[in-house]
Amino acid sequence: MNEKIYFIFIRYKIRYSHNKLKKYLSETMAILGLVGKPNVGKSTLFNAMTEKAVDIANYPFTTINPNVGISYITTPCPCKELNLKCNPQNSKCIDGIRHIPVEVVDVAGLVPEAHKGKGMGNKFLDDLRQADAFVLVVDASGKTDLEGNPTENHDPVEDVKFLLKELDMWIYGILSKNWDKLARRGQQQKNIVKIIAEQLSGLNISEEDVKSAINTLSLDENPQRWREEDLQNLAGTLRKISKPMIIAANKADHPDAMENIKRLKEEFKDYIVIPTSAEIELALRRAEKAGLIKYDRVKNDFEIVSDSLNEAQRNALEYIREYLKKYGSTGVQEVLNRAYFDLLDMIVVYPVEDENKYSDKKGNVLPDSFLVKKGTTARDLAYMIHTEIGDKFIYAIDARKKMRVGADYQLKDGDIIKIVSAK
Ligand SMILES: Nc1nc2c(ncn2[C@@H]2O[C@H](COP(=O)(O)OP(=O)(O)O)[C@@H](O)[C@H]2O)c(=O)[nH]1
Ligand SMILES: [Mg+2]
Repeated sequence: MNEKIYFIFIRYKIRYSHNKLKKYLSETMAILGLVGKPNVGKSTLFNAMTEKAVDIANYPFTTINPNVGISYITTPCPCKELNLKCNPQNSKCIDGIRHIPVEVVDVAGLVPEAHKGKGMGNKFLDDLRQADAFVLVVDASGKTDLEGNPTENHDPVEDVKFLLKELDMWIYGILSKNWDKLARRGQQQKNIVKIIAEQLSGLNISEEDVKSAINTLSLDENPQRWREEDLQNLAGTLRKISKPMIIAANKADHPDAMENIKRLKEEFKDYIVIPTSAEIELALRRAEKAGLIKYDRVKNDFEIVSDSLNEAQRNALEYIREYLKKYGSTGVQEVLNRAYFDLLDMIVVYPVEDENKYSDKKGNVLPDSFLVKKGTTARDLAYMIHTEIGDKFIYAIDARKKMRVGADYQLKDGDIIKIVSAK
């Protein structure tokens, strides 16, 4: 099978093979892409994010394309507050923290001029298309140059600027191809929004995104009057709208990182900048897996639970503890959580069938957690569970308050909802 078709096939399988999650996954799963130049720690971050501390048995994931993996975002599980013992089916509850699976892609390393086909140009484009949000990974230690080679005192602020520019150029390149023809057609048919969205559909940019970008820039009604500069601005605006980003200032454990992180935060005030140490997170997860430590993800600390550690391992763990004290956490979980909750504006809701026991039909308490866009209504949720339940929706019940809510009720983070539909 040709690689691309195989890839699409596998993704199809992940998304559609599991009966219960079928509808939900196909509609709501947003994919996070890790981007950056070579050697900043993308693969380490990807490994840290996707290293399984626990197996989530019901999740229909088998290793596919090696650069696509499953990670988990975390949120307090309502089981604690309600004093219940939960039996999650599509997620996992560890010490009162719900772990909800999300998809992560380790995007091919991006080098300057990649938009002209240098390096892994096409592979990059392929990955770029899939992602709904990005983690822009930079080396905060300043030890890699723009091409990813070892150096001293490189400014990671430059890396962010270059990455943003490179992404803009990608979009511009596609947008400006055959522009005269597109503009003429757009003017004749009075539907430039649709034409641009079609041209950019490979990048997963919607008509709504295009409309919003054109409005933001107050572009001339007649696209044939747009200048090159307008097209460039349009590309940049579309990137901002359709590809939200968070900055991971990685290698924060390096002694030179502190200064650079400060400057990144000052320079990119509109962005969320999170210091990360992918290497430390990976080390902690592996030590936990090997039974050497218990990793406390609430306190962001760990306890050594094995006697068989050698001197070097003990020293390494003490070094890690110092780091955790200084930075509070490795930042890896925070990147995931903020990407979904803040950048993509998502919330977690818990559909149940028995609003008194908070369970499904089989008695599983708080069985499913759905990650949905803020603004999702009770009826939308019904459709995510099953088309028929959506079609026959009558009302929903807020299980905590034992109160009826209507079809247009906008779900709130942590809501436990029973859908009542006609038989
Ligand atoms: N000190 C430190 N080194 C890291 C960190 N993350 C990655 N590295 C190192 O940086 C190098 C490149 O990492 P890799 O994940 O392959 O980078 P990629 O090319 O962006 O995928 C490797 O030697 C990693 O061990 C980190 O958080 N701290
Ligand atoms: Mg890599």
